[in-house]
Amino acid sequence: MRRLPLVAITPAIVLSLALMLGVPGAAVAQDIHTPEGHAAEDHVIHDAATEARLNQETRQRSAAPSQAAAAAVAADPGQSGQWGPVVNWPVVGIHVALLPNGKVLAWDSVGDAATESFPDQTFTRATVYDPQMDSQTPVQVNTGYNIFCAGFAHLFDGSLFIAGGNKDQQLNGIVQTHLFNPATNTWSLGPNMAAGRWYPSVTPLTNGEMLITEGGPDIPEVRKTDGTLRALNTASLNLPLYPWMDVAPDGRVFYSGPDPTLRKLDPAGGGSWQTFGQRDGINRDYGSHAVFDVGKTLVAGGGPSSRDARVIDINGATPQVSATAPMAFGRRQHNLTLLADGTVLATGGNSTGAGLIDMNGGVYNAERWDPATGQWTTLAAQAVTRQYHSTALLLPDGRVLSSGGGICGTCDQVGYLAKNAEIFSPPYLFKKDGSGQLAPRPTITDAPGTVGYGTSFQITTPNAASIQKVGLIRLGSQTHSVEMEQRYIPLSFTAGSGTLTASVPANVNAAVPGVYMLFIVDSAGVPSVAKMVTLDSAASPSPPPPPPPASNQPPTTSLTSPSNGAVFTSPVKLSLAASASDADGTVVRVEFFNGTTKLGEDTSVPYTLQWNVGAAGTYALTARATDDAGATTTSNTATITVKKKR
Ligand SMILES: [Cu+2]
Repeated sequence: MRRLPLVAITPAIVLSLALMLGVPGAAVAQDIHTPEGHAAEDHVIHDAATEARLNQETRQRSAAPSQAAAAAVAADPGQSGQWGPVVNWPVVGIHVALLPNGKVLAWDSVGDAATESFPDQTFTRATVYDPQMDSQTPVQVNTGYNIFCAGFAHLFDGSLFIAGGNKDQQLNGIVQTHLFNPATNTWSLGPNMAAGRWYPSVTPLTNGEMLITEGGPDIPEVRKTDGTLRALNTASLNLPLYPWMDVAPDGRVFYSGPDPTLRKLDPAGGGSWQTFGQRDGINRDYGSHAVFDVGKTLVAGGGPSSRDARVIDINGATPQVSATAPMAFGRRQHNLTLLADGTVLATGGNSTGAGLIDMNGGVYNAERWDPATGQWTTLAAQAVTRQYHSTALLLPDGRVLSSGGGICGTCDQVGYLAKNAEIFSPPYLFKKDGSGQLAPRPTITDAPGTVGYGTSFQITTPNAASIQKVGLIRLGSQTHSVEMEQRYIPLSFTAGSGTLTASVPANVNAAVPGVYMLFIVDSAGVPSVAKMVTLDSAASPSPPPPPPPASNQPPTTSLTSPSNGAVFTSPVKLSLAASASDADGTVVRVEFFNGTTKLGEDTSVPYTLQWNVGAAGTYALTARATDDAGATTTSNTATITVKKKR
C-alpha cells in the first residue's frame, strides 16, 4: 500500500485522492465537481431491458448488507423505527416535492435509460404519488421540455416553481421555467431565464419572490411576484452546483454549503454578497443540510463521506459554528430530512467517499439527530441502497418517503438503479413497550387554514393536556441531497381545555410565507398527522405605525461677551462672543443681533464679532445659533450702555 507524503492534506485533497485512487466497488471516472465532468459522468446509453435487470440487481445486491445492517440495531420499531416494503415506481424519485394536498410530485427524465441516450428531450416523466392510497397518477410534463436536474420550490400558494432542466444529449441546461399547479395536476411555462441552468437552486424569499442561484450563469435571477424575472447583476459569484440557500432571520439568504465559506446574499436591487468565515475544513460535496430551527442549520456528511456534523447559528450578526456529535456512519449522497418532532433523519449515502455510487459502500441504517441532545441514534436499515439521485421527503403523516437512485454512467457500470421507493416509519410512531404496535396519536381536530405573523391561533385537539411540542414544517423540495426550502419553526403555545393557543413568530423571515405542515407532539413523543396551514403576511395584524422621525434637538447658545449691564464710552469697538453647541448635530452659524437688527455672523468656533459703536445709547444684544437641521435658539440678552465721551 502506497503511503502518502506527510504534507498538509486538506479535505479537498483527500477527496481528490479518493477520486483518483478509487475505492473497490466504486467506479469514479470523472471530476463531478464541474458541470462538464458531471455531464460526462452521466453519459451512458443502455436499453430498457438493461434497466429492468439493473433495478433487480440493485435490490438483490442490497439484500445481504441491508440484512446485516438491520441486525445491528434493535428489532423493536419503538426503538429503531420500521421500513415498509420496496415498491416499484413509474419514475426514479430524483426530484420530489410535497404538495399542499399531501401528495408527492416526483419526476426524473425522459426514460429508464440515460438521459443522453434519447434524442427526444421534449417531455419529462412525472408522477403524483398519493401516500394514503399508495397510488400513482401520471402527470408527464407536456410543455416541450425536460426538467431533469432543475431547481424547484413552492410559491406562496403551494404551487411549484421549477427553474431550468436538461436541454439536449450534451446535457446543457434549459432557459425555461415551469409551474406545477397541484389543484389541476397541470404544468405551464414561466418566463425564460437569461441563460440555461442545470443544477440550480431555487429559494423562496420572504416577499414571495423566488431566488434562482447557479447551475449555469453566476448572476442569480429572481422570479418577481408578477411572474417576470429580474437579474442580480451586482451579485455575480461562482458557487458550487445546487448551492444550499435558505432565508435567514435578517431576510438575506444564507449560503451554508457545500463548500466551507459561509455567505449571505441580499437579493434586494442588484444584489450583494457578504462573506463570513469558514464553516469547517470540509468541502461537503454531496453532503446535506437541514434548517431545524429558526436561524439554525445542521450540516452533516459529504466530501470524503465524512461523519462530521456541525450546527450553524445565524441569529446573530456573524454565523456561529459549533460541533455536534458525528454521525455513526460517514455518508455522502445521503439526505437529511426534518421529522415531525423537529429532529433530523439521515438516510442513505455511501461511507467510502465514492463520488456517486459504491455498491459495496452503501449505508442502510437511518440515523436520527436530536437537537436537544446533539446526539445521533442509529435506526432501522432500508432494503435498497440509495445514493446518487435518491431523495427523502417527510410526509404529512410523519413518515419519510425514501426513493430513487441511479441513472448515471457510474451507476450503470456498477449495476445501480433504484426505480422504487420505501417508506420509513420513525420510532415516534410506535409504542415504547416493545410490542411493536403503533402508538395512539394525538389528533388535530381543527386549526385555521391561514394564520398571520405575530398572531395567536387556536388548535382544537382532544389531547391538549398532553401536548409537549407544536411546530410548523415547510413543504419539502428535495433533489441531489439538497433540500431547497424545508425548515422547522417551533411554536410557543399554551394549553386550554380541548384547545391549544399557539403563537406565530412576528419575524416573517423566520418562516417564509407559504404552506406549512402543523404538527403537535404529545408527552410520549408521538406526533399528530399534520394539518396544512398557510403562513400569510397579509393576514398579520397591521404593523405598528413607524416611529416618528427622530425629532431634532435645537442647539444651545449663550452670549458670553459683553456681559449684561456693561458700560462703555463711545466710540468703542465691542467684541461680541457666544458659545453654542448642538447635542444631536452641529452648529452651522451664530448670528449677533442688536434688538432685531442683525449685526453679523460667524460660522466657526469661537463665535465672535467685532462691532464698532459710534452712537451713545442702550443696546440689547443677543446671539442666535442655528443647527444643521435648521433649528434656532436665541441666547440670553446682554443690555449694555454706551456713554457719550465728555
Ligand atoms: Cu444528477
